Amino acid sequence: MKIAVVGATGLVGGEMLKVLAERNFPVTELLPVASEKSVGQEIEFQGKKYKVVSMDAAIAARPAVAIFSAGGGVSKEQAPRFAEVGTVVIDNSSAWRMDPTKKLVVPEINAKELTSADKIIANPNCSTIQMVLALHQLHEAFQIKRIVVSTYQSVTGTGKKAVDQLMEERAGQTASNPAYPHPIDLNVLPHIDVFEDNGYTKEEMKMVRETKKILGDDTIQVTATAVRIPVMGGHSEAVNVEFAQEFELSDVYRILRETDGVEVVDDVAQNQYPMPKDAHGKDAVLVGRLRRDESQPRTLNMWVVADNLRKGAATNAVQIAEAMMKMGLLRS
Ligand code: 2RA
Repeated sequence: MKIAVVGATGLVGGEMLKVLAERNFPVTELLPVASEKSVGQEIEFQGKKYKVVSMDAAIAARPAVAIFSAGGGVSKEQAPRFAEVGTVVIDNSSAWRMDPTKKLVVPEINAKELTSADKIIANPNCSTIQMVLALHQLHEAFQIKRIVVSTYQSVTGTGKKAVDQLMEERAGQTASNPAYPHPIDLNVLPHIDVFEDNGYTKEEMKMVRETKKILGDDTIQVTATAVRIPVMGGHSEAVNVEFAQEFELSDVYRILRETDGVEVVDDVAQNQYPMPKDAHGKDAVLVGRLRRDESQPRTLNMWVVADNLRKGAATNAVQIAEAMMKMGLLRS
């Protein structure tokens, strides 16, 4: 299968290539696409070297799939051009996520809704993916009324520039090209993406809007505080969930253990709970610190951690491609 990776030289693009190779996605020809200045640069994939090609060259090659991770502007402009030549686009930016004509997919939850009419499919935001994956089966069992979530997000979610800022500051230098308006090392920023008119950040509102769309339920109330911390391995989330129905904690454990893609790490007697350093490089969403909220009935507290570049981005995108391949929705 011919596959284009748009944004191949970025942090997520690199992870996409790694995940495609690890999962043995049947790639017959790889078309790495990046900005004009990178055209001609070489990329290694499964032991072979591939030259970075221009957007136009990739579209002319009519790949079966194009996985995009090059920002919203590029996606808005270029994804329809790929779709026009029959290529299925899986887009990691926020450009199409809330478009009512586009599906927002976490394969374990809603890949079954994909059809041959879907040519541009949106990959959700990293912090949303890990939360909904941990919650969707609990929603089915007990009906979520309200979610209060606070995130602790890795600098890798911002990209290479932010990783460089953290590393330079950690080495005692002033960042040469900072990604954030403040130092990130030895600091915490309650600020991810831009502020909207309601005082929330775009990242926080993504969690509100995308959760309802993926779970297909507008009645779920969500409020979020998204925070950047000086960490690399993954995003962590403190999630407080109020259900409409009463639950037993033992059923919550059972349901989570049976949820595809979720791993329960919860043995406080042994100091075992999810941490970004353990999620790093893994596809599983780690869930732990499960306990009743004693201040309110039918309410659960949980701690959810995942590698934001993998299940939060690359792995989820590749899983969408795999699901579509299985459903016969990709041309070979
Ligand atoms: C972040 N959610 O971590 C973003 C990346 N998509 O900044």
